[in-house]
Amino acid sequence: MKRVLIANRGEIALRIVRACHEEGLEAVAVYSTADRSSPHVRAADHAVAIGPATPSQSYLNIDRLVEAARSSGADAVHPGYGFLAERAPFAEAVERAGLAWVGPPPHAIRAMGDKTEARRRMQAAGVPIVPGASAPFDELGPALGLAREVGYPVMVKASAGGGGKGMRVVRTPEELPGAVESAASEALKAFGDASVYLEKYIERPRHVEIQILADDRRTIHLGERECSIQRRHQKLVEEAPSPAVDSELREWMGAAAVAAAEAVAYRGAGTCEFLLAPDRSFYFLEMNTRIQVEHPVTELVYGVDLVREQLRIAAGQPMRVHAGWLSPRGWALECRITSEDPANGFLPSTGRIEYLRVPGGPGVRWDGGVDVGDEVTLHYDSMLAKLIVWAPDRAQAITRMRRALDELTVLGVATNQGFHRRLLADPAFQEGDLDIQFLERRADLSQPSPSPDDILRLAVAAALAEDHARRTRRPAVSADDAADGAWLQRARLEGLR
Ligand code: MV4
Repeated sequence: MKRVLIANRGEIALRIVRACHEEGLEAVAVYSTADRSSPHVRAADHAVAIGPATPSQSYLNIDRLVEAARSSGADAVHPGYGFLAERAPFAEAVERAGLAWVGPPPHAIRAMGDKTEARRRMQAAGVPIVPGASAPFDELGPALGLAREVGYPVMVKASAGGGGKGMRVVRTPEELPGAVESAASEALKAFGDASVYLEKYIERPRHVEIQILADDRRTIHLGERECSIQRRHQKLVEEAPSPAVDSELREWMGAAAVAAAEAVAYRGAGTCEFLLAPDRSFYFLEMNTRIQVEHPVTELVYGVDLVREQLRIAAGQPMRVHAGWLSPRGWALECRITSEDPANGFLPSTGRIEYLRVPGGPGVRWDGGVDVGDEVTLHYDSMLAKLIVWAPDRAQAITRMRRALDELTVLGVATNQGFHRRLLADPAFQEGDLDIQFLERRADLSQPSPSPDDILRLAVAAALAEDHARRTRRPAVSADDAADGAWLQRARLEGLR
């Protein structure tokens, strides 16, 4: 393997370019007309235009991407996350073209893609799943029977599932028919498949996921990430480890995730999602067969570069995980910086990045995909960058993240920076007492603080204060000071010294 085509854009494409370079590989970027001068394109060794801004005609176009790999002399394809990362037909097209696929085998993508099939396979492998059905039902009678058996509340879920679509909580038998009908029709609209099944509803769970890594010889886990801080199924803050997981629970969940991966002959990097109940029981939800947005928090506490490991595994080499580093060290936090406007119901905000000051200093990592001058459009995801910190413990990681957020300036588009500031200053968040409904209960954290009008008044006040300070500032050195020269004199006259 010498040259890797990256079938993606933005921060993850740049992240993969960096991993290629550290592995001694060349990186081929692809770009739509909207991304001609994006950071990922400038960082790569080669770049291929693949079409217009509309994803279906560029980043989602399998034939164009395979052709770009062929014409650029690439011998491997990394899909990143989103776009085609979990489409088995893309993985197969890449392999048919004689290229290495930097991802799990297509059969593993397929097996985990169908929720009820995944449930059946996990059950067979001894991985704990939520009590319920492992096949869709088509009559209400058996569904009512099963609901009574597992006990209310129950949840009706779409078999094709994903993103929380086609899901309904049912608290009494009377509610079941209506819930089935509305879940099925939503599923039909969203996935073209109306089949639904039923599970016990887990109250107040956390969303905890386990990172796994598998090469041709072994499958290991790299602990958990806590992902409960989410709004409408969009994660906003992730951390590793989870405040709710001790080393004993980590080994139980880790062993379940390894068993899940081995049950589908997994290779590469993958993530098993679990619901973790308040009583410490945990249940497999699904497996993400890709590198995830939040992978850096695991990298920081395990001292491993997951993208480099993906590249090594795809090249048929053994993974290179430091033997002594198989437990987490310290604490990592990630804030997703999105161009979403808190004053406008968190709708995506567009515009040109007029100014960007990136945080730095000890323990701070910025995985970004945009620069000053870049246009933020509605064609792509609203995530501009991820701000990630590491510190020896959770309290220090929170302090460090607050400091880093104070250093961050993004002008030109609205961002969720203020939301992150309020969340990290919140005593309940600082306690670590989280669950998936945390943000729903805490609408106050999503309320915009200082309004644009307030900001304007503050800016005027600051400008007046600065003007006053400049007028009244006096030279700090006396006229008979030994130092002289035209520049110093000039500086004194202007009150700068
Ligand atoms: C659940 C659940 C509670 N009980 N299943 C949402 C997305 C889909 N992948 C699974 N989801 C859930 N399944 C049972 N039996 C609660 C959720 C859920 C959720 C899960 C993970 C992260 C965020 C969530 C937000 C709302 C609901």
